Parts: sequence; C-alpha cells; structure tokens
Amino acid sequence: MKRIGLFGGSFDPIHTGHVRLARFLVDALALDRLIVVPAAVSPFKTGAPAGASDADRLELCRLALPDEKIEVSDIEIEKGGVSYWIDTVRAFASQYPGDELCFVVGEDQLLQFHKWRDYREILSFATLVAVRRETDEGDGGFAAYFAAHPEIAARSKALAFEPFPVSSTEVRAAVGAFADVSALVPPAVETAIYRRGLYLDDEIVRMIADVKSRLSEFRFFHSMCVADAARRLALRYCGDPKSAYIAGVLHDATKELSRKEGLAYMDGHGVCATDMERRLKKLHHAITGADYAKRVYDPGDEIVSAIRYHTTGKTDMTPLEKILFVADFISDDRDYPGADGMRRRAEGSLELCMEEGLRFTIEDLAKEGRPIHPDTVACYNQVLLQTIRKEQEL
Ligand code: DGI
Ligand code: FE
Ligand code: FE
Repeated sequence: MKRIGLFGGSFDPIHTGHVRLARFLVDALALDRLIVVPAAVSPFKTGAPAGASDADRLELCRLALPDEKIEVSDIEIEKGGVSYWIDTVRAFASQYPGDELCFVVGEDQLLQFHKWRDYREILSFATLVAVRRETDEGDGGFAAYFAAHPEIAARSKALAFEPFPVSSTEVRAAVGAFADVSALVPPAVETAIYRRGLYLDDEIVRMIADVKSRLSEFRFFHSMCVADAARRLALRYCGDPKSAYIAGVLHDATKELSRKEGLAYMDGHGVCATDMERRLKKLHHAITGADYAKRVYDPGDEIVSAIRYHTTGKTDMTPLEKILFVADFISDDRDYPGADGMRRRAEGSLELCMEEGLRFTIEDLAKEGRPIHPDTVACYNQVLLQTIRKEQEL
C-alpha cells in the first residue's frame, strides 16, 4: 500500500512557498507520491488578459517540481470549468485502489471545509491534512473547529509548517513591476514567466503578440530569450529591467523582412542609412527595427537607440545599449561554441563581454571577406582601449 498526497490550488503562479510546502509534505507525511493538482481557472474570473493560461500554470508547476516523488496532474485542467474536489478525489481513489490517500488544505480552507460539496464523501476516500502556520500564537482555530465538527476531526490530522512568506498575488505584482523575483519563485519558473510574457501590463503583452506575428517561431523564441537575458543583466548592473526587457522583445522585430522589404521600409519612412548600410542586409533590421519601435510604440529614445545599435555597437554606448548588445550574445537560445564562456564573462563585466563578442564578430566577418561597419570597429577599439591595462604595450 502506498501513501499518496494530493495538493490542489490555483498556482497562479506556483511559488517558492508552494515548493517548500510540497517538499515538506513528502517528508512529514512519509509520502510515496505527492500529486499537485492545479485547478482550472476561468480566464473571465481572473480578468487580466495577461494572466497565465491553464497550460501556462501547469507547465510552471512542472518546471518548479522536478522531483521523482512529485507529479503534476492535469486532471482538473483537462476537465475544465469549475472543479469539485469530490470529483478529483474520486478519480484518484479509482486510479489508486487500495492505496492510502490524503489531501492538504490550508487554514482558511479548513474553516470552510464543512461547506465543500459532498465533504463527507471526500473524507470517505481520503484523510484531510490541515496545515497551520507554525508561527501562530494559538492553533489557528483548529481545535475549536475540530471540536465543532467531530465527523471531520475523525478523518483529519493537523500539521504545523513555517510558511515561506510569499503569495501568488505578490509574485504577479513583482513580475509586473520587473522586481527581482529570484527569491519568490524557482529559477526555471522565473525564466518561463518572462519568456512567455506572463503577468505583464497590456502594452508589453501587445508588443509581444505583435513581434510573435512578425517572426518565425525560432526567431520569436530568440527575442523572448534576449528580453529575459536583458532584464537579468539590468538587475545585475543597476539598469532599468523593464526598458531592457522591452528592448529585447522588440530588437529583432523587423529581422525577417527581405532585402527588398527592408530597403522599401527605409525609403517609405524616410529612414536615413549610408550606402554601406543599405548594402549590408544584416544591418537593415537594426535600422528599420529602431524606426519600427519608435513609430509603433514610442518606448523612449534609450530603447530605440539600443535597438538601433544592437548589431554593430558604437562608441560611448549607454548602459542600456550595452545590456541589449550583450544580451543578444548570451541569451539562453545561443549555443555557438564559446557561448557559455560569454555568459560567464557577462557575469563579471559588460565591457569584457562586449570586447570578446566584437572580436568574434570581426574575426568572423574578416574570414568570410565581408565588410566591417565603422561603428563595429570604433566600438571594438573603444572597449579594448578601456579594458586593457594602460601600461600594456600595444
Ligand atoms: O539579429 P541577431 O542574429 O540576433 O544578431 P545581430 O543583430 O547581432 O546580427 C548578427 C549578424 O550581424 C551576424 O551575422 C554578424 C552581422 N554583423 C554584425 N556586425 C557587422 C555584421 N555584418 C557586417 N557585414 N558588418 C558588421 O559590422
Ligand atoms: Fe539582431
Ligand atoms: Fe537578436
């Protein structure tokens, strides 16, 4: 006979508190298996179009709990609509005949438990495990509640747990504010939230949808990875994470225009470019992309300029320009030889990372016999002269 725990909730999103509780339950109840059951949530109920879909919440739970003993079930989400716990418990009881089932409720839920649909039948299938805050002075009203409901008490046990002080509401607000959420959610969840653009304000959600419609799946994925990398670099180097993220989302928006379309864009919108820039197709998307961002979203000169120079670089780059330039080299989707070295370098210094990236680009271009834009050369020379030791002979 196995002992199986059920842990339901909306997990919008799953956070560090949930993860700690899940691990605690496995140990404290000596579970063979813990099944996390995200509830179906009506998109109308949560309101915000930026909210996470059922599939998003499910995937975030899976990313948060890569644990042999913990599994995430899509039973309620597959069913859709309002779920009643009795249906879920009944389904698991028939899936695991002869095994021992228990399910977890928090303090607030316990005090309402006698109002749950068919709660007696629920208790015929599974033991109720009520988790109360270890920090509470009293017992969270548990004793009084159990005294008033002996038929519930007979099938329940109480567990004290020091909760990690975070709520999903708080996480959503912190994500939307581009605060550092690394302590609030597991690293894989943080990455997935920003790669998917969850819990962000409408304007950014619109940008993401627009970029998605303009690019292939692969290029869109790259853009979102760059957005997340830029956001992280901004947190690390005291830049503005929101601007960095927006610059990342938009930086390659016009990348898939053909040479003809790129030139037509420049001519149609009166965008200035030198003869060399018009001939080098690889540079078109930085020039048209900056104009596109300004025209459609007007996100501010700094972001527009970061997009404009993300391919070549230039002298006297602002922190945001450097951040986007580096993010494009180190985003998670990059797997060229040396990518990991670049990521490590970016942890230490944006300039050292730029120097290496520019050297790499220039070497590559020279080997292939392609022209090197003067901005690329000027940028390389400037970071090189800044990063090498002054007394070093050149
Ligand atoms: O748009 P991405 O592929 O994400 O990255 P990017 O905008 O940095 O573009 C990289 C490409 O641009 C790469 O193939 C090298 C090319 N490139 C960068 N600087 C120069 C350049 N090509 C020429 N001809 N001259 C440059 O100075
Ligand atoms: Fe680019
Ligand atoms: Fe890019």
